[in-house]
Formats: sequence, structure tokens, C-alpha cells
Amino acid sequence: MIPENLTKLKVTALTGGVGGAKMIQGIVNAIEPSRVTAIVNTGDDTILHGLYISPDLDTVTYTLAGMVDRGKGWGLADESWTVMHTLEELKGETWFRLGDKDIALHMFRTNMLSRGATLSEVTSTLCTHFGIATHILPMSNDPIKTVLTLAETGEEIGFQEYFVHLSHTVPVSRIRYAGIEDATAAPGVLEAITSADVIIISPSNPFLSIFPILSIPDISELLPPPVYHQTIATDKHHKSFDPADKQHKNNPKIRAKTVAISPIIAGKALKGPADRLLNEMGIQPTAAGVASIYRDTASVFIIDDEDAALKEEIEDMGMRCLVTNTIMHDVESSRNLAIEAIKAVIQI
Ligand code: FO1
Repeated sequence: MIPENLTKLKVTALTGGVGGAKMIQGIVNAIEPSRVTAIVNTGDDTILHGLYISPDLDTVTYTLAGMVDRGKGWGLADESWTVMHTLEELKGETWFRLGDKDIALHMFRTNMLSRGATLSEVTSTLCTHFGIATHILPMSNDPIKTVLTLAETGEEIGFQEYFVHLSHTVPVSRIRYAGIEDATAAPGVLEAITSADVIIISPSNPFLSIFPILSIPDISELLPPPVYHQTIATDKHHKSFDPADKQHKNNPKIRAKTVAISPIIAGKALKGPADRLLNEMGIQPTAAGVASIYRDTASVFIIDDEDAALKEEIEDMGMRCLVTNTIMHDVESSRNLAIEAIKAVIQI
């Protein structure tokens, strides 16, 4: 049970991917939805068939609207595929599956953007349309692209090319967030970080969902960027740009209210390539490996019951470590995890 006064707290969560959307759903079922802000990764955004597609924003939106395809974790549950079938007949590009209703939403977004609206404004319009009281904010209105270098060929490819077209099975030697050095946080993001009672770093993929958010220069001044010494970002001339090099105010107050949840359980990611990417980036693919990179950012780290043996190692890094069930197989388990995370920071 969550005490009545906790439901009035302000909670801000950093999120991306399917695991992140489940976390947000858990939080809005634990506390008042209008007091929750989701800061969402946009490094996965892509333009296909002339349409601006923002998968992480849409996954959170569809999940909170109760319309997501729960089996896949993304896209709409009640979907039809006429456009894709016709495109297949035309031998067009169909590796990125877009349902008919989903396409309508991308058309709507693309149209608004082409008329000068920002991604924040489009997202807010969609939230109003779907009756969502939670504040869903893109991390930035500036273009930031997650780009991965293939270890075998040295070729650089975009996020969806890696994740969907190549089924994230190919080894990667480098990840960068193109455009990040010129980007600023979207309206409301910095305020949501400073005014929150609790900040939750969702059990999303660190490299693909969370680091892009933490690497935006004005965000990294509030929330220290991950401890990660390989270059993770480059500027437009491909020159190294490591947000950790930048002098950031060490903000103990913000760290004290920040809790991160491990996306790795018993050395494996539940979904996606987080375990392999950690390995490829030279970090131990365990919950302790993830804790080591969040140690300046969060004061509390949550690991799964299966990893209880790692608690001491993590506490030796200077974080409090909470051991609980972190598998979100339904709304109830997501809510329970959210309550544990909030209570761990508020310390009750
Ligand atoms: N994921 C897939 O594995 N295959 C797809 O064809 C696919 C299409 C897609 C369309 C719209 C959308 O919002 C998400 C979609 N995703 C698909 C998921 C997406 O690639 C990932 O959830 C995220 O980008 C990872 O965070």
C-alpha cells in the first residue's frame, strides 16, 4: 500500500522503450497522473515514407491511453495493416511495420511540424486528444539522432536500422548522439527535474534510452551524466564531445531524490540488446555494471531479487541498494515497482 500523502508527490521519470512505458504506467497507477512527468527519449525518432515517427513518445502515449498492443509493447492493439500490405505488393520498404491508425498519427504529427509546431506542442495536442493527464515531454525539440557504428565494417547506421532492420543482432563498436551538443531540453523538462520530489530512471536501455536524455548539455548540468569514459557523443564535425567532461554542478539535492532501476536481471536484459551493448561498450553486463555508470546520477539503485547477491558490491559504490521484484508483467507489478522506488527515495 502507498500512504495517502505519497499520492500527492511530484514524480518525474526518464524513459524510453517498452520497459520505460510500463514504468510510467506503474507510476500513474501509484500517484495522481497529473503529478507525473515523463521525459522521453527522442534519439530513436526517424523519418520514413516522409513521415516523422517518434516511437518512444508514441509507446508512452498509447500505453497511458490504454491502447497499446500489450503483446508487442508498441503500436496499437486494435490495428489494421492495409497500407503495409499494399506497400508489400508495390515492393516498397516494409521492414518498419506501421499500422493504419498509427500512420494516421504520424501524418498528423508530420503535418503539424511542417506548419511550424514543435514536437512538444504536437505531443501535448496528442495527450489532450487521448485524455492523458500525465505530462509527456520529449527530451528536446532539437534533432538528436542515436547513431551506431557496426564493429565489423565501421559503417554508421541509424537507430531503427540497427534495432528493427538488423534485429539488434550485429556487434556495435560505438554509439553517438548526433546533434546533441547544439540541443537544449524541451520546455518543462528542466523544471520537471528541479521541482520533482522523486526522479525515477526507468529500467530502460541505458545507451539507447537514458544516456541521450542525460547527455543534453542543460540536463547534464542538473543531473550529472553517466560515469562512462568512452566517448558517447560527437558534434556535427564528428569531434569528440563527452558531456562528462563538461563542468557540471554536483547537485547533491537532485542526486538524493533520484532512483535508478536496473534493466539487467541475472546478466540478461528482459527485452532488447542492453546486455550485449554493455558488453560491447566495455561495461560488465550485470546490474552492478549498470549501477557503476549511474553512481553520480542516482543515490538509490534498485535490483531484482535474483541479483540480491550484488547488493553489497553496489552499496560499496556509494549508493543505497534496494532488492525487490523488478519484472513488470502486468499493471499491478509495474505499480508495485513504482511504489517501491518512490518509498526508497522518500525513505518510509
Ligand atoms: N519495433 C520492431 O521490432 N519492429 C517494427 O516494425 C516496429 C515498428 C514500430 C512502429 C511504430 C512505433 O512507434 C514503434 C515501432 N517499433 C517496432 C518499436 C520501436 O522500434 C522500439 O520500441 C523503440 O524505438 C525502442 O525504444
